[in-house]
Amino acid sequence: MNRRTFLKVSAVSAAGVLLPVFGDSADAATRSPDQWARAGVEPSRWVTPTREFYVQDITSGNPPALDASKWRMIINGLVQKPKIVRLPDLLAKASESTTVHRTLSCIGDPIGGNQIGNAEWTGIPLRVLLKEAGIREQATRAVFRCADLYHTAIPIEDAMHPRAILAFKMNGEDLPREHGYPVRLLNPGKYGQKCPKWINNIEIVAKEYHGYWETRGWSDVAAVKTATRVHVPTKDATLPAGSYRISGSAFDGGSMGGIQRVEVSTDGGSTWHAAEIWASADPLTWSLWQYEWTIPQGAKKTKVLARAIGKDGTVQREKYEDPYPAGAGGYHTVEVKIGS
Ligand SMILES: Nc1nc2c(c(=O)[nH]1)N[C@H]1C(S)=C(S)[C@@H](COP(=O)(O)O)O[C@H]1N2
Ligand SMILES: [Mo]
Repeated sequence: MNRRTFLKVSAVSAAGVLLPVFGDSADAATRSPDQWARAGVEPSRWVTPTREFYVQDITSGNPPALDASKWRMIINGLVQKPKIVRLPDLLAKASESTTVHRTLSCIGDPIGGNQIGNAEWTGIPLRVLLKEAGIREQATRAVFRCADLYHTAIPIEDAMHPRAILAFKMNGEDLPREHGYPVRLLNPGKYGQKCPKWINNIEIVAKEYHGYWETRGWSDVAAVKTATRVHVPTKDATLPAGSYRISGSAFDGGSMGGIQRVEVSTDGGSTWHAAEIWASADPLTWSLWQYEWTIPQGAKKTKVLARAIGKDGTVQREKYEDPYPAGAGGYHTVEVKIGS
């Protein structure tokens, strides 16, 4: 990253406003995050189009088709006033409604995998409903039960987190069927496993609760690990000598602190170079980056790697970890050949 780009990025984050980091593009300052796009990189858009957004669930491609006029969500258990919530009740809370960008990723994704996406979501903070219901003092967890019989639980503090949102819109449209119509949870800092779709029931309980994936050994905490994906080049690509643009994404959801910078190595990890972050808005969203590499003459093959450094200076962990049980760890390493 050259000094100029660096200053731009830091000015943006210091001011705390959502401005695009767009190189020298003239209309940079006038675009909103959902329009951030760049040619010649992958991902090429900061907001993943809904039709390209990954889908992951236990229904084997047959997600529930819920009728919103019949849909009910019951909030019960350790509450003062159990509630039955209907979709119009949620939509009527216009003053509480919020539109946010949020990146989702799957705990089962291998390093460099593609089960990750970033979307604009509209909904209301879950805490609004939980406060109306009145959480009793003994409560420790919120259990979610869904129309496809998926179930999972989260700590009550997470359920009351101001950024835990019951979403009913995705990228400006009603939540698509496969993404949880009519209502799903967005749980900050946690993998998709803790973002239940097609919610029918939220039960407040006082004991540990292991859900569908947790009883199969997956992490109950499910905090997102910092991961940096090299989208271009892909494995075993043959690259021409000369100038080449490496690009990808980095996401540090679990600490909720966000990415400070991304570094790329083109020599198997011996030396590291700062990438340019061209789109980044919030710690709960991914950062998209690129790096211009001048491929030396005579090189035959090498390994391209990328890693992220968090806002608090923490360097992404290098140690390889399998996705099971708590999410993949380590650096995404892409072996490439160099043509003549
Ligand atoms: N009801 C329900 N919710 C669910 C799941 C599921 O199988 N059923 N899968 C979870 C998992 S493992 C992930 S990664 C995310 C994926 O969300 P998406 O399909 O909208 O990308 O949904 C989560 N919510
Ligand atoms: Mo997942």
